Amino acid sequence: MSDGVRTEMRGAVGVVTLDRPKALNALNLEMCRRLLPQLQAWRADPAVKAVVVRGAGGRAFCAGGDVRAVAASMAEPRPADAERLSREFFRAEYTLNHLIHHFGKPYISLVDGVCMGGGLGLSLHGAYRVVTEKLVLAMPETGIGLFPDVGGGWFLPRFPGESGTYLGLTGARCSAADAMWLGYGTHFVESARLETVLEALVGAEWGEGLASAVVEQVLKGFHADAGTSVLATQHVAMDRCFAAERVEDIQQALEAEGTAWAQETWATLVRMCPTSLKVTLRQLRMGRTRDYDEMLSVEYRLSQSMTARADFREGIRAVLVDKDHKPRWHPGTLGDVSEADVEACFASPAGDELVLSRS
Ligand code: QUE
Repeated sequence: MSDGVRTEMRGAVGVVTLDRPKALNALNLEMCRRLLPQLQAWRADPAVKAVVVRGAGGRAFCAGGDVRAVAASMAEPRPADAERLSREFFRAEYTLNHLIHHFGKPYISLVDGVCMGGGLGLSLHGAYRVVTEKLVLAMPETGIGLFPDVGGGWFLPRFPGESGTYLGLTGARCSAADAMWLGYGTHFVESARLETVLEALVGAEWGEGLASAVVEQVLKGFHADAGTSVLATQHVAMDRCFAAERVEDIQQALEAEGTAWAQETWATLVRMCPTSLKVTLRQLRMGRTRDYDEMLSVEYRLSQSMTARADFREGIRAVLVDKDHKPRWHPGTLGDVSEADVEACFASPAGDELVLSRS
């Protein structure tokens, strides 16, 4: 039984293969529970010089968290232990993100194909992200009534200018060139050469020196030009329109902008969950000045309040179950989402905080 994850040692390299290809390797609780102790053991073992993470099946690195299972557990009428999967899944996922963030050894993600939401949580927090021409990168949670989690409140405000605000609110998809411009990608390698990259890492002479120097030497040998980033060409307009403190003002700025990009972006925003948009903008502004560990605690609170809302089940229905892509949000407009509604989503559930420390 692989439980959705295969792990093996190859020479001095620990290799993780996310192996749920039919679900685009979406991360479920069992996978988190397999990965946590394995990564902890590899981190503590001096014989392990580096960790490589990749996705099976050739289409995806990881499409996100298994939000469909969480939504199913929240179905009406609620079973007595309704919130349990939501609590345990987000706890396990964010604990894993935290471990990767503070891993302390070269952690190399080979991101070949779809990488969304939870997939960024498994890759971005490591030291190296090798991207390919097949990359499709996005934080699409506002489209399912959630918010950009797995540390998004920390990393999105640290992307250039307002690009993270744009990506977190709209769920826009990025290419490999965009990912390199953002700083998500550290290296671009043709998809067909990834197996050779892994072999080169496995065959490397690690010696007694810095493992990161060895990894960089190897990856440098495969790095190629990713081409032109479309996102980069929009960045002045993005900074102009997404700097506001209210989602309504961002929409107004897009209307005033008058370009095709601004019209498309406006049309995307009005389809997203209004409560998600307001919660997300507040989360991203908060994350500008908070550290990473603090933001994960904030996001844990948000995960519990947002998955308890009907918009989450409606978003999953519209995007992943019926696939009609016509969600009916409640409240249905930004104007109907009050400050108090937004504030309430940030409140901590009684006796259920996620407190993570460096270890
Ligand atoms: C937002 C998300 C996710 C999403 C779509 C969104 C997400 C996720 C998946 C997904 C996609 C394909 C699968 C699957 C899950 O889609 O987190 O099992 O086969 O996992 O708009 O956050």
